[in-house]
Amino acid sequence: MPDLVTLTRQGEIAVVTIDNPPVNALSPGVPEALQAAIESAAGDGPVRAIVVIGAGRTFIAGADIREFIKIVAGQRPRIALLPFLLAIEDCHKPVVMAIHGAALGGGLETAMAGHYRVIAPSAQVGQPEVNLGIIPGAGGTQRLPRLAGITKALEMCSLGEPVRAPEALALGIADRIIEGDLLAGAVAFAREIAGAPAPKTRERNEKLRDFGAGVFEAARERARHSRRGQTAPLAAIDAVEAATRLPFEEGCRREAELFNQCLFSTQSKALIHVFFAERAASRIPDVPKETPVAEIRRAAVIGAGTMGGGIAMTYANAGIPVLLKEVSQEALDRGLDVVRRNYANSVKKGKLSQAAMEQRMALITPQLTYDGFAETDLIVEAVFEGMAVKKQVFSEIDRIARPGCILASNTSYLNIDAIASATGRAEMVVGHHFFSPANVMRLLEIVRGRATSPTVLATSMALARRLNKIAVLAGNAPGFIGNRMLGPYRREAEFLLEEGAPVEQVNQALHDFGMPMGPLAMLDLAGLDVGWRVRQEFRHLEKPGVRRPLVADRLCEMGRFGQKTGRGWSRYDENRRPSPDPEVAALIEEAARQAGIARRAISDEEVIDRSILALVNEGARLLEEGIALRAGDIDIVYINGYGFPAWRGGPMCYADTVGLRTVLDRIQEFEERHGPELWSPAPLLKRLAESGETFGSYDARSGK
Ligand code: ZOZ
Ligand code: NAD
Repeated sequence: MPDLVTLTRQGEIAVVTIDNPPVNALSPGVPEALQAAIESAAGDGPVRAIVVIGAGRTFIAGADIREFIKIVAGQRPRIALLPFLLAIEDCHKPVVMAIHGAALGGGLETAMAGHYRVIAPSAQVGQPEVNLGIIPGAGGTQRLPRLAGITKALEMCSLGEPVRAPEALALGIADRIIEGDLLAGAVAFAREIAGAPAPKTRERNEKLRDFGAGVFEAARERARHSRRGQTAPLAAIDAVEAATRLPFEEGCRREAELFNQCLFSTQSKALIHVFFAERAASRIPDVPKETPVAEIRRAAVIGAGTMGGGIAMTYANAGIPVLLKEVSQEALDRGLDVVRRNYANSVKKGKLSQAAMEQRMALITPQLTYDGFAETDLIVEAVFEGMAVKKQVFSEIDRIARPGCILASNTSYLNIDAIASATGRAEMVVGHHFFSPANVMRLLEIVRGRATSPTVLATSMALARRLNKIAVLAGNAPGFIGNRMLGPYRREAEFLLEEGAPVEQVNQALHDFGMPMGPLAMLDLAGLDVGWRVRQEFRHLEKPGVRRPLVADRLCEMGRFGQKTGRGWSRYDENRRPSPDPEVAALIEEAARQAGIARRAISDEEVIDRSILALVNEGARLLEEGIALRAGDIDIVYINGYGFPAWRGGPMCYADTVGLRTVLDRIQEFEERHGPELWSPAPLLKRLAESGETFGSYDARSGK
């Protein structure tokens, strides 16, 4: 194994290189070796200054996150990074930290313990710990305000967003941007400052008094709003505030207390699970890393409706030229208009420059023909949701597309194999199920057909990354992962209404649980007609005699399609603000009366359990059927496609947190009350609960 840290010399400058691939995390051994190398350089007479640099793609990405899992599980004692950093800062020769890639978390804390920081123009620095449910734990909340000021430190530590090199320079986090060769520039910088006094960050107190009244309360307000339900952002603010009241050492002690509280919290466990689940999702066990990946230089989208327009934007945003085909000029104009308006809104909000908007618009070629389709590497179909029209489109593109062109469908529910049967190349057909709005939502379900080739799957995964999406592989079953689970979730929401819970209570309880909106508000936003059409398509699969929701179809028959018609489960004003609709309440009551459903007061706890455990039970079935490869994949789908709170880890992780035995007991109560057709526990859930295991430890491939 190569050394984690090496020490070399360039004349009077010592160069310490950290080499712990892939991201130079501060795994056990790294801080020790770093300190030893710096001490050795400090003791080396002719050395006048020391440069610390990362080998490979990045400086230091932070603490080794896997270590946190072991510490919390009691398998490893807590190692404190702070003493190592104090030793670096106390080195009597100046230490220059040379940053490329990223200096994040413990990486930025290490960089701030140096006396100077030089940075590559594309590098970024940040304290993203709140994304893992923790706060900086090695003095970051005490050193960052001393360099960047209180306001910016509050923002960076509580929201977790990194800043790029130019801003880091302007803020005083970095001392110089080095264009070209970073090591050469850092060594030259070290020669310049060698001999001058080495400033210690922890002694620079001048920026600590410079903050406006109410800055902490404002930061708390913003964190409560943008990170609703999360505890770490508030702890990070407390820690930064401590920097203004306490000397450095005491501030660090306060930070350590808060860090520990966060590290041992359920939220941190959930968010760390999400970090690794996101990365695991791109791995497909029988599609090895070496599988060839096709290059996607040009793409085409068919259908410029709600989804097609957003998908075309997604390609243009990634710099990939895309043809956008429609059936009529009117539909094409309408679709393009929406695209233009979306970009214009981003320009108005300052998120995009006018020039970038023009560039992106120029990458989208609107057309009514298949001209140019023969030169594309991938075609995505996003026409109406109906098997006949999908097959028609696929047989047309099969005739035109070049061999090797990937044919993707954005269908929400339909069978990919049936769609592929309209072509003579089923191996090239795959589902690319984007979520609405496609240019915003990060999830992409990659649906694997019976014949889909490994290259098509590997290319889809790589492409998703380029499109800035998180891809999850799903098997080919109606609704794939996300929409299939949505079925029971929606069903329970509507049953709860029939049994006596008002629309507003159901929405509010799930909002308070952490969902961005309640289920009925979500249905109103998506359009009630969408589900209505799907139900008509799948009516033949409904089991006779099994209870099904009574009111949704009636609302649609009345033309109440949700927000777009101003009426759905709620009533909406011209600003799309909802209010209760007595007409709907009466309709629900009447439907319940006719069906003989007894109405009662329902607790918020029941609303949450029935809704969320319906997701969990269906998720367990998907896992057992192999439609989802891992419980973590299901969590990633629900977090990124439906806004499930990441700090609860996704539905399957949430169930593990509650305890599968408790989950099973509750589901069995529901089974007794509502019948086995609706609530029989998934066999996998039962097995895991009875053997004291978790979804997280279940291996779908071996079934163990
Ligand atoms: O990977 C991207 C990233 O953002 N990483 C996480 C950065 C982060 O959150 N850092 C803060 C860590 S917490 C911390 O540092 C607390 C603190 O204050 C210290 C307190 C001290 C307490 C001491 C107690 C021990 C990054 C931007 C860096 C790179 O993105 P890419 O897209 O290029 O690459 P990825 O994300 O696919 O990652 C490549 C592989 O590296 C693994 N990895 C990344 N960061 C890691 C890490 N593994 C452990 N620890 C980290 N910090 C990642 O899982 C992936 O692995 P594979 O196996 O999937 O390839
Ligand atoms: P939409 O009705 O908004 O758009 C469909 C567009 O396809 C229309 O503009 C129509 O003119 C066009 N079209 C129909 N036949 C065509 C053809 N032969 N050639 C070119 N264009 C044609 O529908 P949508 O909501 O964008 O849905 C499209 C697909 O995406 C469906 O399969 C749907 O299930 C799926 N989907 C929808 C959502 C959503 O929330 N709307 C989310 C995920 C997936």
